[in-house]
Amino acid sequence: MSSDSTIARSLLSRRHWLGQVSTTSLLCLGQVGCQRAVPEPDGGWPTPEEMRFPGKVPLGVVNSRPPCLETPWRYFRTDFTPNEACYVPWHLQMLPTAVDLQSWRLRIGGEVAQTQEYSLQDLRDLEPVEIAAVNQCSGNSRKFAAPRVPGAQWKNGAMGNARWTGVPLRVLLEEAGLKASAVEVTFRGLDRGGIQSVPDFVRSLSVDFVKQSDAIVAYAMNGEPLPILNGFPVRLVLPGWYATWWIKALTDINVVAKPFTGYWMEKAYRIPATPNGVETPDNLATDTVPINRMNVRSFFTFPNQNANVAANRSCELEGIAFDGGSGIRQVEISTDAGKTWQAAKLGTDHGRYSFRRWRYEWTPSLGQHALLVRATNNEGEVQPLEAGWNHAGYMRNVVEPLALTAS
Ligand SMILES: Nc1nc2c(c(=O)[nH]1)N[C@H]1C(S)=C(S)[C@@H](COP(=O)(O)O)O[C@H]1N2
Ligand SMILES: [Mo]
Repeated sequence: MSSDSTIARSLLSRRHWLGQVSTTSLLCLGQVGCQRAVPEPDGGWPTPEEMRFPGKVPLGVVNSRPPCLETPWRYFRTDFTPNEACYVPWHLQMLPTAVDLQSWRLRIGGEVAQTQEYSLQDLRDLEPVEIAAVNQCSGNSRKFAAPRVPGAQWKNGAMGNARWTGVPLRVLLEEAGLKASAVEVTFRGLDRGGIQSVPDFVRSLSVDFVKQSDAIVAYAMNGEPLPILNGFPVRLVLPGWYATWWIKALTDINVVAKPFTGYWMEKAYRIPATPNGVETPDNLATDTVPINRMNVRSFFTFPNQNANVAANRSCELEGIAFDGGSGIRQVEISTDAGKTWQAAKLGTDHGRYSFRRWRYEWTPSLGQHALLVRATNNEGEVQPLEAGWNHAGYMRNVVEPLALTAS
């Protein structure tokens, strides 16, 4: 199978890709709930230019070549992030803009008894599983790292929650039959660097891990085909783990007899082997491991940062929390800079890998308020009050503040 025919050159020829450019304006929606003026919600940071890409609502442009597009904050008020608003990063310049399903196949080869090739229909004919899981970039919130670090300068919008439907990876590997020599499984998509020296985006997992993981090869996202920018026709979904593992436009699963040592495993996406992946700029860790499970996080999603709310009237705060798959035990709010904490009410449980919504009734007094939200997962892991740092801005999970004025 030749996948190269499906890759358009010069992907971001603007005429081909960019339908509509919208300049973000300050929307005044009047009073919504307890919140009065509603500037474009963006965590209190300047709103980036938003652009419309194929299959997408206008998204915040973090990089344009290749596209790194951020979900605007207003889309986090629902349990599941709409597909057309889900953030998008790509590493390589040449990414699929169309896939011919007649010739497209998912190939499983290497250290297997029988190489397998699946069409999309073949995959759909297998017993499906569905799982709600957060898709979060390792570098979500990197822009807030201090000192600043290189990499796409994401604010908090490099995350989303979806129901993923597909086939357990385990089942596909069983069909192929792992040889005794099998040590790792590598994953590669249709995207290419365009020049020889740029290594393909290949990631690997150990056979032992894959055998007991909830990984799926997903062909549907929130009940619909994946948007092309989110990995049509199929992608790997590794619930609870950072999305760098969630290879998009997956075509090659190759089982290997030796640990894989490609650039994207050996050089990139490694974290210090310290608690929460923390190191200091003047003492960088020498002992590193591949980034893996997500740590626990929570956010305010309403009211917006710096909103003006009605004093002495009940105001319902809203937000989300998630972790790497143990599930959220509790979410707490502090209105006194962390001296005391009160439990928020947790919303519908869509499973331990999903966003968990929370609400909190609060009656503000007249004046300025600085609120905090922190989550604890079922393993007792709690968000830190001070931000940790590492060289690549991975795994930020500091307690998030919300500034409000009540008048
Ligand atoms: N083939 C391919 N898959 C990929 C990537 C890529 O560059 N190429 N980027 C990864 C990274 S770093 C992230 S954060 C997720 C993002 O998935 P999304 O675009 O659906 O949000 O895709 C992952 N899968
Ligand atoms: Mo990422």
